[in-house]
Amino acid sequence: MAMSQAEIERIADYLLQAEADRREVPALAETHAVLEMADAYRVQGVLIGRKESAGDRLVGWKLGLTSRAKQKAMGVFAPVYGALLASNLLSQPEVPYRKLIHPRVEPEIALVLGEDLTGPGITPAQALAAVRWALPALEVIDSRYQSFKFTMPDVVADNASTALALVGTKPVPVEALDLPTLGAVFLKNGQVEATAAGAAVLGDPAVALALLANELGQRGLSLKAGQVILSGALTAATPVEPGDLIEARFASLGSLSLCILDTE
Ligand code: OOG
Ligand code: MG
Repeated sequence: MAMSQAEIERIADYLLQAEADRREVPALAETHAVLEMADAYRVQGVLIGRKESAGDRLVGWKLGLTSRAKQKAMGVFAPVYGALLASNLLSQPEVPYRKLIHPRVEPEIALVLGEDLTGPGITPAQALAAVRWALPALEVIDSRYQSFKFTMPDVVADNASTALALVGTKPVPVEALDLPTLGAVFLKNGQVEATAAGAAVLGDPAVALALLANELGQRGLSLKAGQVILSGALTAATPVEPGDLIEARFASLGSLSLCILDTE
């Protein structure tokens, strides 16, 4: 049975409050209820709607748990998605650590759409044809749940742990790339944490994009030209602390680095 709107809104408030207080909270199964997936996306929708009413703006979407490395690390074995708002995008390569709860950073391939994309029925080839640019990205995730422990509906309600993201500034036309074989080296303080290629993401980031368009289509939503899509981490995320320097070096896309600062 679908959850009442009042309960959906209570859960959205619980998660927004945790974010505002910079406090990790018990997962929903312990405090509220075991959510069905449709209800988890309703919570996410309310939470994003609250932020938009407060002046924030949708700039794109993100996929999560699209690589085996991430699925194994988090114990959730299916992809999810969340909304990206203007407030999630870093304008400088610096993470204000004291705004966050227990951030982790992960390397991703970002895609910028040149055309709208509306599911259902979108194939990976159609999805790729709608993409104009690819960019390197470092996503800073920050689950609002204790110890980053969650079920699939929990993480969906929490907008897929979205906090901040740094997206590169030199877009590369996607036609010039072969996304599955695009290599990435992920470093923390100069040490290699992990290496991967685009195929880590469901075999091809275009598969992730098609999945997103089709899932949104089921909710009557479309992807729009100009939106930025984070296709999902290629490797497991690494926990960060003030003073850390995180870097991702991508074949063809260039490099990005991010300093973790002890600031708000
Ligand atoms: C969920 C978010 C996953 C990704 O790229 O896999 C994600 C989490 O791991 O907390 O953003
Ligand atoms: Mg991610």
